[in-house]
Amino acid sequence: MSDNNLLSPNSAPHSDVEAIKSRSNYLRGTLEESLKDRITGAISEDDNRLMKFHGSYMQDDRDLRNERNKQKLEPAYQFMVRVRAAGGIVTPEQWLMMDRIAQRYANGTIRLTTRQSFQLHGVIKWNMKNVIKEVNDELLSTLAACGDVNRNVMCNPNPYQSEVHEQVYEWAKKVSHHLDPHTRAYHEIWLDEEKVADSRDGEEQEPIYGAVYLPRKFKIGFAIPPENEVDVFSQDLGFIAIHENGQLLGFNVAVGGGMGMSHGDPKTYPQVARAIGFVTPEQLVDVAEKTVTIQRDYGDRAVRKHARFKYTIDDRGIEWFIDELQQRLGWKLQETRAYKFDRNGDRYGWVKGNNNNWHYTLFIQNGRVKDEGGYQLMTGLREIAKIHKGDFRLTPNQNLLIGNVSSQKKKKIDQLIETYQLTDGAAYSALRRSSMACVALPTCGLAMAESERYMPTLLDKLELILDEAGLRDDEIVIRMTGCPNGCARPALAEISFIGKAPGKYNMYLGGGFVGNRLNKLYRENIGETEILNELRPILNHYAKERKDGEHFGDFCIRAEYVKEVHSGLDFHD
Ligand code: SRM
Ligand code: SF4
Repeated sequence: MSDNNLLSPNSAPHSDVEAIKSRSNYLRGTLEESLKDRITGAISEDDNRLMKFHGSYMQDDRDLRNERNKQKLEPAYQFMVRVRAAGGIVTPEQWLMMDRIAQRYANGTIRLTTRQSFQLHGVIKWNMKNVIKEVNDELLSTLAACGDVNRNVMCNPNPYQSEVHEQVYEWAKKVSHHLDPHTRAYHEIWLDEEKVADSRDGEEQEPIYGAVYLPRKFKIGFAIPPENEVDVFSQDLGFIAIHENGQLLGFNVAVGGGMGMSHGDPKTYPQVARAIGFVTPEQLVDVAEKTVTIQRDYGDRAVRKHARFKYTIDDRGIEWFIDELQQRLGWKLQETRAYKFDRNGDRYGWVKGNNNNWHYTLFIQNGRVKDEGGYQLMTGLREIAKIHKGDFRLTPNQNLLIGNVSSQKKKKIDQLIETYQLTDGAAYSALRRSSMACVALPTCGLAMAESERYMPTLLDKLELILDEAGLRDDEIVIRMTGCPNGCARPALAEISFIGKAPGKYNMYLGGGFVGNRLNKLYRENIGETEILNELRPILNHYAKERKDGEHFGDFCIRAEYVKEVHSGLDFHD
C-alpha cells in the first residue's frame, strides 16, 4: 500500500468475505435455508462466514476425518457454539443451563475459554436452534461471540478487590452493550421473532458498524492493577483502571495489541498494545466507539491476514491514531497515569472480599469442564450451582471462580468441594497452575498440532524437571497453542509452544511475567524429547543463578537465551 493510500480509508479491492457480508443483508444471507436443508449436516460456505457473527463455527471431528473419507461419507459436521457474557460473570441458573445443553445437545462437556466465554462442541445442525434459544431464554447470547465485530469484553474477574471492581465491571458491560450489533437477523433466525419488513429500506441500520461490519474481529479488555489476568496488552483496545483509595479515577487507554501470526510470514506478528493517554469513566464509551469506527474506516478490507487493528496502527503510526481519535472525539486525552501490574495469572482457593463474602477459584485444566474417571468436575459444579446464591466467574486463564458466597453458605460449598474433590490446584506445580492451552484438535479446523489434549502430558514431564531443580512452587507462565493464531495468548508467556506439525512445536522464551512483554523464538519445530532436553538445563540454570525475585522470562533475557522483544515489529528479528 502506498503512503498516499494510508492517509485515506482504504479503497483497495475487497476480500471475498467483504462481499459476503455486503450482500448478506445484515447477516441474514441464506442461513435460514441452509439450516433447513435436510440433505447435508453442513451449511454453505457463505453462510458459514455469516454464522460466526451468530456465535458459531461449522467444524468436523478431525479424529474421524480419514475414516469417514475412506467410507465415502461426508465429514462428521458439527458446530461449535460460543456463549458470551461480559467479564465472564453468570448466575447459577445460567451455569445450570449451560450444563443442561452441554449434556443434551453437545459432547457432554463445557469449555471455558481464554476470553471468559463458554464453548460447546459437537452440536449438530438440527439442534442449533434449540441450543441458541435455550441460551437466550436464560438471558445469555451467542450474537457477536465470533465474527468481524467487537467480541466478548473481558474484565478482571476478582470480586474481592473493592468496589472499584464492581464499578469497572459495570463500565465493561456498558461498553459491551454499546458495541452490540443492532441487526434483527439473529432474533429472526434463531428466536423466531417477527421479520423486519425490508431491511434494505433503511428500517434496519448498524449505527456503529455499517452494513459490512468491521474488517476483522475486535477485542476489548479491562484490567485493574495490580492484576492483569485479562492480558490487557494483547487487546485491540485495553482499559487499565486507575484507582486511588478505593476510588475509580478513570482509565489509561492502550491500543493495538494482538496475538495472531502465520508461520513463515514475517509481515504477520504478535503485538503489545501501547498506552496512549487517560480518560475519565464518563468518556470511556465514546473512546471505545470512536476507536472502533477508526478501525472500521481504515482497517484493511483487502487482505484479512493484515486486517487487525494492530496493523492499521503500525502502518500509519500511533501519532496518526491519536490525532484521528482526538479529532473524532472533539477533545484531548489526558497524560497516561502511573500504574503497576504484579501478575497475569489467577489466585486460587478461598479469599474473603471487601463485602465480607467469600470467593473460591478452582483450577480447571485448560478450561475443560467434564466428568472423567474419578474426577467428577462437571457433576460437582452442577451440585454447587443448585445451592449457590452468588455467581460464577470465568477467568481469563480458563479457570472458574465461585463468587460471592456468604459465610453461612461457605460451609456447604466447602463440603461439596470436598465430596467431589474439586481442586484449587494446590497439589500441582505452580507451573501447571500458570498454564493455558487452546482447544486445537480434534475440533479446531486450523490446528497443526495437539494443544489441550497434550499439554497435561508435557506438564507431567516438566514437573519432574521442576522437582529436580526445586522449582515446584515457582510461578512460571507457560502456554501452548496448536497453531500460530495465538488463542491462548502464547506470545505473552514466559515459555510457550506454538504448533507447527503433528508433535512439533516452536518454542519461545522470555515473555514478561505480568503479560507486558512478548517472548522470542528459541527453538524451531521440536518434539517432546528436544523440548525436555532444551528446558532442563535452562530451568536448572534459573534455579541456581536467578536474582532475588527474578522471574523466569526476565532471567532468559539476562542469561542471553533470547533477546528482549520491545515491540511486535522486532518479534521476528
Ligand atoms: Fe481464537 C480462531 C478458539 C481466543 C486468535 N479461535 C479460532 C477458532 C474459531 C478456529 C477457526 O477459526 O476455525 C478456534 C475454535 C477452536 C475450537 O474448536 O473451539 C478458536 N480462540 C479460541 C478459544 C476457544 C481458545 C481457548 O482455548 O479458550 C478462545 C475463545 C475466546 C472467546 O471466548 O471469545 C480464543 N483467539 C483467542 C485469542 C485470545 C484472546 O482473545 O484473548 C486470540 C489471540 C488474540 C487476538 O485475537 O489477537 C485468538 N483465534 C485467533 C485467531 C487469529 C486472529 C488474528 O487475526 O490474528 C484465529 C484465526 C482467525 O481469526 O482467522 C482464531
Ligand atoms: Fe485452533 Fe490455532 Fe486457536 Fe489453537 S490457536 S484454537 S489451534 S486456531
